[in-house]
Amino acid sequence: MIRRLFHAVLVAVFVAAISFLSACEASEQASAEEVVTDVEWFRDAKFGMFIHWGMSSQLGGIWDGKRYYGITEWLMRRAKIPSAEYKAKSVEFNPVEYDAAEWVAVAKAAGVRYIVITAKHHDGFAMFDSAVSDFDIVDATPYGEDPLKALTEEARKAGIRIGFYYSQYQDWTEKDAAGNEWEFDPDDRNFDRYLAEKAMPQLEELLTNYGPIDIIWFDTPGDLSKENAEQLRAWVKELQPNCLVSDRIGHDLGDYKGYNDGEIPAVAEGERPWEAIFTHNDSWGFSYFDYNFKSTSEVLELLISTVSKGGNLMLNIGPDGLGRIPAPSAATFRSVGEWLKVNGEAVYGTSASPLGKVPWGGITARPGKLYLHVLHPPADGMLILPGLATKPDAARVLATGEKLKVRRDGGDIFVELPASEGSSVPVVAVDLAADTAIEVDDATAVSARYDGARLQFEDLDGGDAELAKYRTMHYFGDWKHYHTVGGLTSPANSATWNLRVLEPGTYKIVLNYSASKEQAGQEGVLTIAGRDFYFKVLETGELSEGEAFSPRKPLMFLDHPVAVVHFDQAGDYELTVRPEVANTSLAKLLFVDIRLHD
Ligand code: H79
Repeated sequence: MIRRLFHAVLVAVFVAAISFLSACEASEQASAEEVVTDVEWFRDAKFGMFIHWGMSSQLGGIWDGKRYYGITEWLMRRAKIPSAEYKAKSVEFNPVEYDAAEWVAVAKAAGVRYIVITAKHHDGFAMFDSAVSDFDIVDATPYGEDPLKALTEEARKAGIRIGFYYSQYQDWTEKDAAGNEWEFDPDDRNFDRYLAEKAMPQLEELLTNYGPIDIIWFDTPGDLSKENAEQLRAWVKELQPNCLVSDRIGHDLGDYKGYNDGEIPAVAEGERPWEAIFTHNDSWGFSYFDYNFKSTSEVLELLISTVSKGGNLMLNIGPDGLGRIPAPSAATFRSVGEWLKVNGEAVYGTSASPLGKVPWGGITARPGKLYLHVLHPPADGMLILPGLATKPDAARVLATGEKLKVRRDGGDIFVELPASEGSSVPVVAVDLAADTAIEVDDATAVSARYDGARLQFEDLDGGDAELAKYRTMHYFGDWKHYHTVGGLTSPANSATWNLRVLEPGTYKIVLNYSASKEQAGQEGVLTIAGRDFYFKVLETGELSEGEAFSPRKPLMFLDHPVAVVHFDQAGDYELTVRPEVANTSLAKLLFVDIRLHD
């Protein structure tokens, strides 16, 4: 059981003192040798727009009439296209419809605080006027203009920070860079020459010709040496001391923490600012045949789960070869922006939720305040605030200002959202009393008023389960991440969750897991309210032998109902899952659902 005390007023003073100190430090340090980059804008930004755009956008995943499913910006490598042949295609890239002001208008309407665009992706094609190489949009296409010039100007005018993605390690058209083994022998590679003659000079162009740049977004560090990574970082800082570098510079040299493509961490580590990156559909670059765009509520769910854990979400769009943002992306970004226009106070500049898991959505915080993001409004509007011991001073709907009732029921605090609250994903601002103590006992609320209770790794309250992460891809590079409860190898290793059952009722308990042939057939036991429910693990399939992933082979997760349980009375219960006998880990357990059985 984790216990944490949180005093709203003290925290407010403390945070103010820290930011004052860091402001002093920053100005003192500016003249010192070691440059300290200001990351606070980034910590507060919360929502960014990633743009993958290049000559591969014109190809859109098709080569020689064949569709390559998955991430289209990897087409050259997937189809093993010789550099000369690939380069020759640049004459077909003529994005005459590109309008930087329109793109920035979408970004502005979406409420993003920063934009990162591919200046050079792995194919080596520069989306800017480069004197270092002719393989750039100005010299190698009929378009002949530098789109980054207009974009940086428009973004700055709109008050949006701007960053450049730069593929520092892979460059498939350079024999001295990494990634193109179908043409170049890695043994002949002179990586230092590529760094000195292309990457560093191009970074110099990007950090000299476009005014202040806020981020250089490095990617796929591969086996880039620590020395090379340090060299790149020092170079960026020498050119622009305030420019942040992404985590994927490698060797933990980034200015903020990053996670994998399409991954929100189960639990964010440490105090560093961090960023989750997702793409709006499954490809980063434009695809003619990828229509798996996320809906507005799916994006809001991603945004809220990220910010409620303290991070930023950078969501990607892939404009096409003519320079048009796909219509579903423009529409979704705009409607996310409509929501942010009303509810931005609950997002920008906030920090992670200090409370335990809530069954109705997510929480963000700032000193003296909590924001309740109601993704799944309960039928009777009652929002439980688990672990809050003191009754808050006031609560109001952010969009309308309507004051809400706050009440205590037993040991729990509830905010009453009117059932009539019509807006999608309403947000409630809660003012905390000065002496508010938050005691996070992490019990998950179970009540007929909520869709159900979902228990995941991050909600564990006891036992000795381990985080077991898996990743797969459907086609190619379109990663799916699963954070499962693992390490259940013996009856002594259990996963334990605390439940707060709010009223008597009957519930069905469903395990959702994936299990290999090796895991299947093992016997497990789920214990709740003093009763043991036995089950046998069913086989759903596995990752390929000796591989972490393989294309066209998703990890399948099964809903396996294992118990129906009646709670005679409200109160605290413990739910455990463990294997009957010692063996390999019981299953890749994604979640346990407690669903109303009416
Ligand atoms: O820019 C976007 C992607 O192109 C880039 N990162 C985001 C932001 C990226 N995605 N995946 N990767 C980089 C690494 C992908 C590696 C893989 Fe493969 C591609 C794994 C399987 C296919 C390379 C080829 C490694 C194994 C086989």
